[in-house]
Amino acid sequence: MTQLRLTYFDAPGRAEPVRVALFLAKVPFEDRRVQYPEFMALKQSGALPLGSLPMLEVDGRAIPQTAAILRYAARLGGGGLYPSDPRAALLVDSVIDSFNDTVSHVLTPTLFERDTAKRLEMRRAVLEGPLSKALKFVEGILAETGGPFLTGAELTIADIVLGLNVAQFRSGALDGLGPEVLEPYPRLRALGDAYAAHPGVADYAGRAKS
Ligand SMILES: N[C@@H](CCC(=O)N[C@@H](CS)C(=O)NCC(=O)O)C(=O)O
Repeated sequence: MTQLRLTYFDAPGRAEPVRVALFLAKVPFEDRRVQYPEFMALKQSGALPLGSLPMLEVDGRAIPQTAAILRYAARLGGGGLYPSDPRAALLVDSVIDSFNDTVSHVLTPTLFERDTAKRLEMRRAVLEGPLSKALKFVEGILAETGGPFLTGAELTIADIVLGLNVAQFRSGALDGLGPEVLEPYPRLRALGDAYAAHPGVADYAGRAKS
């Protein structure tokens, strides 16, 4: 059996969709969580191909890049989390890149800004720029497919990414980007509800808490 080890910080971040996808696919993996000094030691040792996390080791072969890891996770365990239809797969990939790449690159610096006024200003710019564009893009797709998930009735890895984003806004954990962010997007809110109600996701959330 293929041995998988996922390395990331002890936080949801970019690794959480991968953890959820592997759990839903019923694929066993080692969930290795490192603190910052251990990350720096790994980085300096050359163990991280791009010097960044997450990293997935597949039988000891280190692989970087969240979106690729996520697609790999989705193809395991029967592949139910990634569409076989190329057009549906295009939507899934485009939405994942929109959030994992475009939005996260502008959001990440705000996580390290300690000055509250500056942080709120940075987040306002994120919301008014790339985040609103990405949210409108998703809302438009949901209007076309009818939801509740991005491509219709079946949960995919894009819905995991979106569901986790919706939950984060709803939690109020990011000041300046609370539940009000979702007000103009009823279909995305419904996707967030459907994601949280999915039996496998609810099971994952229950285990993560215990
Ligand atoms: N394109 C990469 C970006 C990975 C990335 O930026 N990871 C962050 C953590 S979320 C990191 O390792 N930052 C520390 C560093 O690059 O030194 C991916 O999607 O996996």
